[in-house]
Parts: sequence; structure tokens; C-alpha cells
Amino acid sequence: MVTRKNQSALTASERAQYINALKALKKSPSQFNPPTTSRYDDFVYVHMQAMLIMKIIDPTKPVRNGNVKVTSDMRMPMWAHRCPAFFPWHRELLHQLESELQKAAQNPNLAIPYWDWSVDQRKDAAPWTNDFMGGDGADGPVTTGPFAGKANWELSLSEDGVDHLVRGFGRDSMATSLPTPNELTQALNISFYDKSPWSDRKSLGSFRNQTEGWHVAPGSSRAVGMHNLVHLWVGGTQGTMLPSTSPNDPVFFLHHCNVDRLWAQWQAQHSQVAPYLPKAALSGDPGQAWNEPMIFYDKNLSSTPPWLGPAVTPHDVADHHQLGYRYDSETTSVRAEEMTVGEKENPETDPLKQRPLKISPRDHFRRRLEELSSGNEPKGKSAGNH
Ligand SMILES: [Cu+2]
Repeated sequence: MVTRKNQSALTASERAQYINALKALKKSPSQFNPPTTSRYDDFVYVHMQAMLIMKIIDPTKPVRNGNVKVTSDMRMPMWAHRCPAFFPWHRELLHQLESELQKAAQNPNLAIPYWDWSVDQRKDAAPWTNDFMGGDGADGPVTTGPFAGKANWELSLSEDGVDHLVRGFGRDSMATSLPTPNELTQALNISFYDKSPWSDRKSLGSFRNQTEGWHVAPGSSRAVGMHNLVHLWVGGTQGTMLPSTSPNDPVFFLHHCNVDRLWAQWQAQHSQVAPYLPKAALSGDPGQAWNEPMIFYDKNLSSTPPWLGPAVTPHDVADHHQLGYRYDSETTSVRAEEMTVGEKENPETDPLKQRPLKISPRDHFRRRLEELSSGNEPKGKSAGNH
């Protein structure tokens, strides 16, 4: 069993090994055809497609401005965000990356570390050291650490034409501070995983929606919370962590490793309720049901799947121990049982999730947050509201 450690507890040689493995993947050939340039970029592309589908004009060129067709083909699928599959989808993404990193490092025990942002909040300390993630960019290019500048870490896929890492710690007015331990506890105390309308609706206070960050704890003055807040805090006003290509910043995986840890912790804390919902398929929202394969690529755009192996459902990944890893913060073992709580759902359709969106590639993440914080609830899903 592999142990995923708190990044602040890594030794210097563990940090070096992790960085080297990332760099090796960045130099390994893509297996996801088309159209990325390295194996690392395959993961960026999978994530980009899950948030945003664009036509890539020339698969041999980096996906930057001029090589992407932004037309009515462009749409925002809801395979992995603003929906129940948020946790299991990212769990599978990390699990696949971890196994690639293990191969690259020739170390079957190599694990993605997690960044507990409720504790490690300093801008000038781990994980932002010169021998690990590098530092802030003050809303501009990152200039320190192993990923500074195009020469060290070139972005092949980006929505905005930027080819290097950009960060702006705490520079977005909606995200001047990171989530607190109290906010983390509040999310973990929610007694149900998710519920109708299974969306990013601001009023939906499910464990998933609050931890993803579209819902904030009652009484909180935040515009956004938890997972979203961390993306915004790192990205600032124009950083790499904001658009659909956010896995370009390697800290993405440390962040999502912590998010994944929270799902495991929530399951341990609420062992009497379903570890995941919904049980039945949601009409119009594919890849969300307990036994439904999650979606990792658009078959119209890519001729091969991003990774080998059978289709993966939320059920397949709900118990992380069965995937062969644990967290160093675990004190009790997570149950390995079937979901027992059934429920009835009315299949619902969200036309918003299907129709093409006119939205700047640069801003879709931030803009959505701004919409929500200004009180504009999404249309659809509830009866009579179209
Ligand atoms: Cu994501």
C-alpha cells in the first residue's frame, strides 16, 4: 500500500524524486492521440476537455491562441466539475498520474503528496520552496524553483497563449486568504454526499458542493469556498491555476490530492451513509451515477483513450484503499463495502449543460465564480425555470 504524505513532511530527496518524475513525464511522449506533446500534457488535456471542448486545428502544434477554433463547437461539458463526479473523477485522474510517475521514477512507492492548505498557508514556505513547487509570481511569471519560465516548464496547452507558469498568491479580491481549519471541519461535518439538483447551485449545501466550493458555509462572508478558493488564491487574477488547463501548474495535483484526502476523511466520518450519490443516472448529465462509467475524453476529438484499462465508475474508485493507497493522516480504516443507501431521483435535464456557451476561454472559471458571487443562480434544473 502506497502512502500519500503531507508535502510538508517530505524529505529533500523525496521532493527531488517527485520533481524529477514530473519532469520525466513532461519529456515522455504523449499516448493520448491527438493532440498533446508530452505524457504530462495528456493529463492537462483530459482536464481541459472535461471543462471545455474546443476544436484543435493543428494537432502537431501547441494548443495556444490561433490553434484553437472557438465556435459553437466549444462547450462546457459537466463531466468532472459542478457535479457529483467531482471527487471520483479527480481521484481517477490522480491515480493514473501517480502510476505514470511511479513508472517514470521506477519506484512503485512514489506517491503524490498532498498540500493541506488549511495549515500550510505561508507564501514563502512549503510547498513554495525552490526545491519543490517554486514561488509566487505576483500575478506574473513564476521566477523561482524547478518550474520557473518556459525553459524549465513549457506549457503546451493553454487557453490564453501563455507558455509559462503564472501565479498570484492571494491577489484575487475573492480569494485573499486560504480556507481555514474551521471551514474544512464544517464541510466534513455535512452528513450527505450530494443531492438534487446535483449542480453548482449556490444554495446546495452538500458535502460535494461545499467542498468543491460553490456553496459556502452558512454565515461565511466568502464569495467562494474550499477547492475553488484555493485555485483562485494560487492563480490570482490571471494565473495558470484558473483556466481549464489548470493541471499545467504541478501544484494542481498537490491541491487535488488534499481534496481527495477530504473525500476519504468524510467517508470515514460518515460511514452510515452512501459514500457517493446519485445511485441512478441523471438525464442529460452523463458519467455521474454510481455504476456509470465516468467520462475522460471526447471520442469525436481523440482517437485513443487517455489511458488503457476498462471504463471506471464512481463505485470503482470510492474506496481509495482498493486503489492501493492511503493517507498518512488516516487513523481509522475506511470501510470497503457497497453503497447501501438507495434513493429515488427524478431524472432531470439541465439544458445549460448541453448547449454551446459563449464565453472567453480565459475567464470561464473566474467568470462562473463571479456570477455565483453576484447572486445569479444557474438556470434550468428546477421546474418552471428556463
Ligand atoms: Cu478539476
